[in-house]
Amino acid sequence: MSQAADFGLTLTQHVMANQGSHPDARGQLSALLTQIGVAGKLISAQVRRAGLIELWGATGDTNVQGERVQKLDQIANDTLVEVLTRSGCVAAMASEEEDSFIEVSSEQAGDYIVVFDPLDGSSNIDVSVSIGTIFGIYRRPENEPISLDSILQPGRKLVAAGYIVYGSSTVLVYSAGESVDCFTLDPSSGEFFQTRANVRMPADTTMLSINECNAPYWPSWVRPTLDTLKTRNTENHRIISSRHIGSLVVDFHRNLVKGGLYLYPVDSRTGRGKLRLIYECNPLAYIAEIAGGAAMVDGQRILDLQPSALHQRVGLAIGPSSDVMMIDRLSRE
Ligand code: AHM
Ligand code: MG
Repeated sequence: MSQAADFGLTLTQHVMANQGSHPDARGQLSALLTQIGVAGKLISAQVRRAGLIELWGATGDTNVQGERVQKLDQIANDTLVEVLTRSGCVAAMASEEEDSFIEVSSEQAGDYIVVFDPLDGSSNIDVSVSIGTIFGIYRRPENEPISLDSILQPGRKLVAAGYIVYGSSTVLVYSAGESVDCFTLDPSSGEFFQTRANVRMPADTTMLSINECNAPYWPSWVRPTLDTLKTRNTENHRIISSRHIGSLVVDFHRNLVKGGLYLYPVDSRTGRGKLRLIYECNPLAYIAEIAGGAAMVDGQRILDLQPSALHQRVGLAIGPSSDVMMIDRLSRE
């Protein structure tokens, strides 16, 4: 058997193979997912040069090719905007890096709306720690012009979502509603190959991800809830361990694979959470639910929240279903 035949499906093959079973399938969704893979490869190539970009930036804003040095999160944003605009599949997009939504001209517009955080984990970009891109895809409302309301759709209306982690390898995870599948970028061929199929989030929490230094700003239920989780560790047996990278998408990916709970409660200084509903919480909540997990805040599914603003922030508990439900109950007692 040739070496190539040992590889899993490519991302494109997987997307095409699933096209027929998707209720939204008209070819454009498949093309769009494939193009997000292309953007992921381009961003990954830049992330792998991150230290050099930083170096060039520090020495005068021009790299060895004489190009102007941009910040990496700006490069990631511009790459996604450019690739999605040219794809012919997108009518509008919203990004963490853009104040307002972007409408695609009618000549290039397609059927979908894409929301994204181009490079999540801003505090980790300059220090070689894993970061990622998060995306969510909605259908554009039919027979009406694009407006802010076209973007402010609840997460339960997502038709697909996913993320790309730039870590020890570059990994793309996506779902179009049926299953959650995982693809790893082979740097030598430049292809994403399937490395996990139908990922299920483990039912038991083995990892806890929370910024414990926010304790002074937590609501009163958080500390006793964490203490309860920690009592699962007995004298001789550690069941649960702390893991917090500070890049939501990377923390989530590890938790999805290994069984972990991520918490970012509402902060008393601001009266709201830190994480953005539309392009951070909703896509990850969609992936979590399809993988058998859950995502809640204040007694509501994250996916049921009606967004009121593009950059709205909310509290988040996301992870194995039974513990997310327990936390949600304790948070309302
Ligand atoms: P960002 O989108 O500017 O990167 O901010 C979101 C990030 C999340 O990735 C991460 O989990 C969180 O902020 C960490 O926040 P904190 O430093 O308050 O713990
Ligand atoms: Mg972010």
